[in-house]
Parts: sequence; structure tokens; C-alpha cells
Amino acid sequence: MSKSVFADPTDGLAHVSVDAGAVSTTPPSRLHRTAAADIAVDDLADKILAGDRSMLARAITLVESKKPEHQAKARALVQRLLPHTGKAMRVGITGVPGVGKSTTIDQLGANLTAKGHRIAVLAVDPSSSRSGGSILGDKTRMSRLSVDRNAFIRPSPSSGTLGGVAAKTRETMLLCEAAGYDVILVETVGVGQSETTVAGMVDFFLVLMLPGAGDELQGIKKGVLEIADLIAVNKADGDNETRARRAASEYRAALNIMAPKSPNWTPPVVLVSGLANLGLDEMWALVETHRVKLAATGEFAERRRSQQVAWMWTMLEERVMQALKADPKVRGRLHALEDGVRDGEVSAAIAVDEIAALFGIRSAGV
Ligand SMILES: Nc1nc2c(ncn2[C@@H]2O[C@H](COP(=O)(O)OP(=O)(O)O)[C@@H](O)[C@H]2O)c(=O)[nH]1
Ligand SMILES: [Mg+2]
Repeated sequence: MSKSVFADPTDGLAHVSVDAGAVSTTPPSRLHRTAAADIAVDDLADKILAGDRSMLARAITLVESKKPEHQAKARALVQRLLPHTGKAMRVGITGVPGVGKSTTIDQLGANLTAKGHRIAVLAVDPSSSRSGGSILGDKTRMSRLSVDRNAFIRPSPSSGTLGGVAAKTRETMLLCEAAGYDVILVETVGVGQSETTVAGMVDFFLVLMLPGAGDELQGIKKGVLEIADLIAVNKADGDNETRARRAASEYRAALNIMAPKSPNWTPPVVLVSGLANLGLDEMWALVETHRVKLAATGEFAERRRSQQVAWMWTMLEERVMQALKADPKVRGRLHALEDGVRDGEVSAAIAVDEIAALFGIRSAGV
């Protein structure tokens, strides 16, 4: 197990990083390595391109830093590495807690590294706390990948809005691609909008479901079926097999009555067992088929292009809202106006007019 925990000494906070099997928090006092913030962008870029894992981990910490000068440097680094990105298969994986995401990622990842792939496992979990990222905290379930030199595991950036967390994960994905990882698995749980957000940053969105029929299907958010490129009923092993089969046919029926996300792809429903390594090779073959089919029609490239533009708008919206909320004139009135709207004394439209005017935005003039 390599020494892989890195904390950024410059912000005085202990960071948590997972790499090669370690999940721990290192106090800043015990740090001895140079932070990415103290290394020139070109040097960082060269090391990352050469596949230096520890430099990659440090650069990700830079990306995740909230300090404006770190962010500026991270942006310069990402821009510098941009020509070396985009070659990976980007796959999102979701499913309720306990469905077997970690187990499946560990097995799938091990299968893929055995075939010569290099895997990066990232996560988007806006609920994860400073304690280490709830999604990838359960390292015991990724016992193979966590000691695999061809796998790189990084938990969700902690805290922040979904948009903020997702932006950091996107940049981390680009850094991993530049470092030569050719498969990026982005794990998320179905909290709020996180599934849609992750679907918007990957080429393929994989939804894991539990075996079981009828009642369980009712509990599934319809939205997740709409963004799935494949549904895998997991735990299709042992006594579960019949139930898994029944669940699969229910999901097929549900998908049949929905408008497909792509004219070139009908989301398959497959049975897998992450634990017993059943059906994972077949499932991955479908991910590859999807890429070939969508690339042939130009949809693959078009999807990525529109994702990039959507990302720009998401970041811009966050930036503008941050500026608005931080504006002293707006801040002075925001709470009073919000209270007025809550109590029904001020109409929402009037409040918006006043806030916009305070921020210097002229009337939309409808
Ligand atoms: N029988 C069976 N159990 C599984 C399978 N995959 C995961 N599990 C079990 O389900 C539990 C939750 O798995 P985990 O990977 O932590 O789920 P996650 O919360 O989605 O990451 C664990 O006890 C696993 O051993 C599977 O394919 N078959
Ligand atoms: Mg898990």
C-alpha cells in the first residue's frame, strides 16, 4: 500500500484522500510533501502526464481548494491539460445505498484492469462530510481496486452545493484522463438532483437496481429510468435469481413505454452479480457497443459538446448567484425581502425586481 494520503498544508485544514487503500485524515503538522500550490503549473502538468499518482492526488486537492489563488491555478492546470483529455470512457453509476455499487465497481474495475485498462473511480456526493466521503468511505468493499496500481480512487469532494461538488469532480475527471486513466467511473447516490448531474458529465449512465418486483418498482424515481443508458439488476445470484429476472422484465416494460433518450440506443436491462462476478463482462461489452453506435452517428461527440456548454452555463450561474448573494447592497435587503415574501406581504415578483435593481440588473421588461 503506497503512502497516499495528502493534505494541503496551505489552507490549514486536514484533507481526506483515498488512494491505494488508505482512508485517513492527516493533520497538517505531519505533512512533508510539497503542495501542488507550490509547484509550477508546467511541472505539475508534466508529472500528471507522466502518470505520477501522488502528483495527480495533489493536483486534485488543488482543484478542490476553496482558495481563489488555488482555484486560479487549478483552472490554469486544467486548461493546460485539456488537449490530453477526453479519451476515456466516462461512465456514471448510481443506485440506492446497499444495491452493490462499491462491490460492483470493485469487481468491474478489477476485470478491466486485468484487461489492461486504467480505472479512476470518482464520486459525486454532496452530502458527504469532512469525515471522509460517505460513498467511497466503505473501502472494505473495494478491496481489490484499492491495492491495484492501475486504479485510482478518489472520494467525493466534501461539502458544498451539488453544482460545486460536480464542477470539482468534472475537473478531477479531466486530470485523471490526462494522467492516462482510460475508464472513469463516477459513483453517485440518488440524492436530489445528483443523478441528473452525473448523467450530464458522463458518456454512459448505468443504474443498478435491486432484485424484486412490483412494489419495489413503484418506489423507483421515474426520472432515473429516463436518464439510464442501461439498467443492471444486481445480486442476480443464488436465491435471488428468479426475483431478479422478474424485476428485469418489469424494468423492460417500464422502459418500453418511455421515450428513449437517444434515437440510436435502447437501454438494455441485464442481470448481474457484482459479488459473484456474473454478467459484468457482458455489461461492459454493452457500454462499448453504445460508444461505437453513438460515435458512428456523431451523437457521441455531440453529447460531449453539449455537456461542455451546459457545464459552462452551470458554472456561470453559480458564479453570478454567488456574486449576487455576496453583494453588500443585496445582502442588506435580502433577508427582509425574503421574510416579506414568506409572510405574503411582498409579492415574489416585486422582491425580485428590487433585488435585481440593487444588483444593477435592469428590468427584464416583459
Ligand atoms: N448476493 C449479493 N450481494 C451483494 C452483491 N453486491 C453487493 N452485495 C452485498 O450488498 C451489500 C451492499 O453492497 P455495497 O457494495 O456496499 O453497496 P453500495 O451501498 O451500493 O455501495 C454488501 O453486504 C454486499 O456484500 C451481489 O451481487 N450479490
Ligand atoms: Mg458503496
